[in-house]
Amino acid sequence: MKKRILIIGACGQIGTELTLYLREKFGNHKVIASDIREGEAELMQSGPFEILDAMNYDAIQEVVIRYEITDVYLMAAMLSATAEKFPMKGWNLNMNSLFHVLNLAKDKKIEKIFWPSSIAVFGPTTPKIDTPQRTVMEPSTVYGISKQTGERWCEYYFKRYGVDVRSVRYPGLISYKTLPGGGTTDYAVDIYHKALKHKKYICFLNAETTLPMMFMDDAIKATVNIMEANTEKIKTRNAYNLSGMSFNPEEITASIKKHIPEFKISYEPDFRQAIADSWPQSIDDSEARDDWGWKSEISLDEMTEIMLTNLNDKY
Ligand code: AKB
Repeated sequence: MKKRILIIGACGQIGTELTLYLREKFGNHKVIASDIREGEAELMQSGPFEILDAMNYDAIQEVVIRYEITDVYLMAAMLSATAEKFPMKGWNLNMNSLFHVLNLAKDKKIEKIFWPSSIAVFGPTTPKIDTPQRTVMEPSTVYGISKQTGERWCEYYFKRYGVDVRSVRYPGLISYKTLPGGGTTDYAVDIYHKALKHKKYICFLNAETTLPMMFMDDAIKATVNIMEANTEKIKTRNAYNLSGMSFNPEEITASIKKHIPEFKISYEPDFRQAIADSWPQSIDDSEARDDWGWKSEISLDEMTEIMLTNLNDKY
């Protein structure tokens, strides 16, 4: 098989698990991990790794040519909370890295791109419950504006240049292998660590803040499935809605208490509350289901069990 994959941003929360999954599926030497810093030992030791800055077109091109890359997964991004602190840095990273890979595909140096979008493309004027695939989109965060703009460019490059780019709108992602960084949904990972370590957690969102979330295994499955689907099945070239589960801090606390009854949560909402309030509570992903057979599998209680079991050794 000719396929050779480059993951840019391989050491982040999604990149780490995606790299390991793809190495298992296609063979270690077929999947080149890259990031601006080194990552977890398992990732570094299981296959090729390159230090690579997602903002540097020439460096990306050099790696693409040297390894004869066919597919690129662009996982480097600045997430919502950090991008509010560094708006221009967030915009530059999120947009320039996307243009670099889109242009490599336009120039036929790579064949296929995965680029993640987010529920952050939606804003305060979007219908909040069962948010449809196509609806009002007026994002109010730098991150959301960069993702919405990125979606428009993906569709443009597909229509104008035939670039095979595929994308999904990730909800908040929860995993035990690598910590997230700089997102508004990060509390839903941190809460498990703190529940095991301190039996209490101070949440930066209020008790009723319901957000769409997903366990990492489901997210990886969606990512690889959309990339491996036959081209004619991918009818949306901006990004597909994706749904896993929806919960608020009170509900995840109740799920944790089934295992750790003494666990306590308190609330000190900060600037991330306004970001969360601008996002949907639940997502309608029927187009992804119909077009390429997407289906989430892991519920809140199943996820809690997996998280606590796997993090238990750490604390
Ligand atoms: C964030 O919170 O910024 C991300 C996202 C929803 O895209 N997890």
